[in-house]
Amino acid sequence: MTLAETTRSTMQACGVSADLAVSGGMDVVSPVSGEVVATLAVHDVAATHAAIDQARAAFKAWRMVPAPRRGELVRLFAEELRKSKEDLGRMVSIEAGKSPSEGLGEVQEMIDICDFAVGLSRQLYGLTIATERPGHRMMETWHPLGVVGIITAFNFPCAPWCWNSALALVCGDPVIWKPSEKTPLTALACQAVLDRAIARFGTDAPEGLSQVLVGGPEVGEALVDSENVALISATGSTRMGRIVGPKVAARFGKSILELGGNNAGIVCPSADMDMALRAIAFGAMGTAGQRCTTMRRLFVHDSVYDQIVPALIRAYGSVSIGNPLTSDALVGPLIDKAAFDGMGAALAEAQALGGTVHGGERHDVEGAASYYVRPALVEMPVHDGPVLRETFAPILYVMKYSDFDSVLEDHNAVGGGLSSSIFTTDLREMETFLSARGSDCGIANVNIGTSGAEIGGAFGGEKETGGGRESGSDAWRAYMRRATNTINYSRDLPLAQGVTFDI
Ligand code: UN1
Repeated sequence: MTLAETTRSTMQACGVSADLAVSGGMDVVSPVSGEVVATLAVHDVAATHAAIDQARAAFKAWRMVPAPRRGELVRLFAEELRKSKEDLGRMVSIEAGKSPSEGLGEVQEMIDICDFAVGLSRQLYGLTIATERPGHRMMETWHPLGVVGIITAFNFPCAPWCWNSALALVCGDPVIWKPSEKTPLTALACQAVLDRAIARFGTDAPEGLSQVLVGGPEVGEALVDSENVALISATGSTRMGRIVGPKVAARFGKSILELGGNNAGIVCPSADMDMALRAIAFGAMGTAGQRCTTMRRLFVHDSVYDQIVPALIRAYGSVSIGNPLTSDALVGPLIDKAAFDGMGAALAEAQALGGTVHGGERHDVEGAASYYVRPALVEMPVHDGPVLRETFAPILYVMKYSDFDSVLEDHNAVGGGLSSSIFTTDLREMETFLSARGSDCGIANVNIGTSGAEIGGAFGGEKETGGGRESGSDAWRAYMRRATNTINYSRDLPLAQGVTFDI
């Protein structure tokens, strides 16, 4: 079977009926082999506006459906996702090049957030607040917000959509999804699985409750610019966020931005070295370095440098690299040539600054049109140059440190503020890392890597990571609007702050 045939049968198994060979359409290339696996019809700006209109109409109906009933739709969706887990996982591997385990893991992340959202549908709590006025009551009510536009990146072709859509749907909001142009098939497959749940759910679900728009940047721009899209939740590069954030703010829309990271780990003298080694290996090489949470910088105390770094270099030299559809290799391909070129440029820059590069060379796995690389570990004498930026590839810059306070300074001296880890068994180091003068990231971990967060916590980061939070904890609040209600059940009209106004 060719990869295009595997793609077709997997899409059919998910329930997709769309034509996957539209002449003159948008080619979808698999990074696994560089082959075109489908050619899709695209949506234009007019189609985007039509989708927004339909979603607005859907909002009027969906907001009146009781939240626990909305949760029932998400419960059914989770059931359908469980049935399609293998197929969706394969689509993630075909389109994003993830290992089978990581492809399935991404679908599991969708199932997990759906389960979370079902419980949440009965817990959209507001506060009651003590009022200063007798015979009054004050409370908060949370109402559905409106249409939610979701823009996602290639590296996680489905889970971030689901973090947003599962919450948005229980919160009473229709969703419009603009997936990465590199991974539209997984999006269509997810929508088909959700459509099965909607069909089981019945007529309470209005037309256009969840829509996918396949297309280029103009589709994203139309969503971003539309006053009728109440919330834009965008995952992608900081460069993209710098465009999206101000545009949405200019029309007083809301946004959740989940942008780049430059995540670091610190290995302290007391660390469990074996555990640290394994955590760093997954954090830095997993998903071929193409997670926003990938570990990109590592600070190692000089007293343990020779214990852990040679072992890491050996792990880099021996990690299995291969086709994620036909092997169990831990490292799959880079997404495309641009990613490969970006990696090469960063390594050359690091070398020019005195870095010693281990690995980083191209591997011929499936011929000239695919880009497999050996992950690179770079011993750096300075915390500078490419170390200070996110290069979306498997490069780990390793630096020595001797002073804990100054390593904390270096740790925070980058634009990204997403994820961070410390490896230590020293209580003082651990608590300092987690304290106000410690890691400035949205995620700060102890004795685990930077990547692979669970859905239960709020996911996102500070500074150039954009400040948004998705997924668990109270991230749901971004998908609702808050009303403060004060009710007077007395026969008087006392004014707050003791003001008098007797007419
Ligand atoms: C991303 O790379 O955009 O924490 C998301 C993690 C995953 C999510 C990554 N749960 O690595």
